[in-house]
Amino acid sequence: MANKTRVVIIGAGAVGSTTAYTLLLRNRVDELVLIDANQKKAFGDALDMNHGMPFLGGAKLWAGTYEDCADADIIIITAGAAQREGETRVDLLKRNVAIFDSIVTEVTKVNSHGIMLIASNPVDIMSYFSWRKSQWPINRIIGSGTLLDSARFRYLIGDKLGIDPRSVHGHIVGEHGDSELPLWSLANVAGAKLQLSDSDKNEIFENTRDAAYQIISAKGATYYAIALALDRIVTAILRDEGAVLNVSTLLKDYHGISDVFLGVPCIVDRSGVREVMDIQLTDDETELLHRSADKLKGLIESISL
Ligand code: 6V0
Repeated sequence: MANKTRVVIIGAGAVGSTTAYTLLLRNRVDELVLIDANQKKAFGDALDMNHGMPFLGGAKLWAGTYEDCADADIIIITAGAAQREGETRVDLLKRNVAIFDSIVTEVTKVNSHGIMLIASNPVDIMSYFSWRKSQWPINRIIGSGTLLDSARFRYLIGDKLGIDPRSVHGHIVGEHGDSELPLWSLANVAGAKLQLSDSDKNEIFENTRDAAYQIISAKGATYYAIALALDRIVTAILRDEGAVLNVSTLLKDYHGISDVFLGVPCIVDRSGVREVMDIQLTDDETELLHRSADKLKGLIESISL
């Protein structure tokens, strides 16, 4: 019998628990483990989801410890500190780096073969830190990057054109955050350029970039779509798909950019990020991508990583 597939989720908050539920509903894994500093939360989530097992596909789920990471194929990290009142972004970043310092130390004590999939924000910096700290090969550290942003982009384009978002091809690249950019030069439906005015394009991109703010102001957090995006990455890995996904990876002379994690189209398979896609950018897109990289490098320097 083939080895069982195991995914460990560290951080059973809104994103972590919704991701666990999504993986269960879609019957993606044999074993699913939840770890949280708040052990009661992980325990409660595991109990709640286990009570649905008679209606599901036969996975085993439990609230575990770092020992359970030893046999994990994928370790998804969704742990994070919430911003305190008056706290600056840089101070929040420092606290999240401290959390990741202890998590990555614990994971790498027991596992040296798995793939770390990072979702905690700022995701590009957390992925960079996890790579430096773990010293794992670059392909085995994956940030969720701009996969969610690209999904939002495709949804909004499809909504405007009256086309199913699955038939819309579009990419958001760069930072998962304010400096991200749309690659309008590559956006298409069935290879045809999009029939959109400049004001439609501006509206679509602004609603893509600012989606998280809109959702957080409406209900406090975003978790359904990111859970689906994480499920998509997990599936591409476990099924060895070679799927092209806009995940965050370490760039090496990518349009002249190096030494920073950014979301770009990557080929994802059982090895993790097998390859970064070589894509054509316009001069304007290249300049914006450089600005996004410079912003992240500035943040990395500001916390002396
Ligand atoms: P949340 O609901 O506050 O959950 C965070 C969880 O982390 C809590 O249950 C904490 O107890 C736990 N935690 C804190 N410290 C540790 C630790 N040292 N070890 C283990 N667990 C710990 O937050 P939520 O789930 O809403 O968000 C989690 C992270 O995902 C945040 O950084 C978000 O900004 C980020 N998101 C990233 C997205 C993306 O596209 N990459 C999208 C949405 C949210």
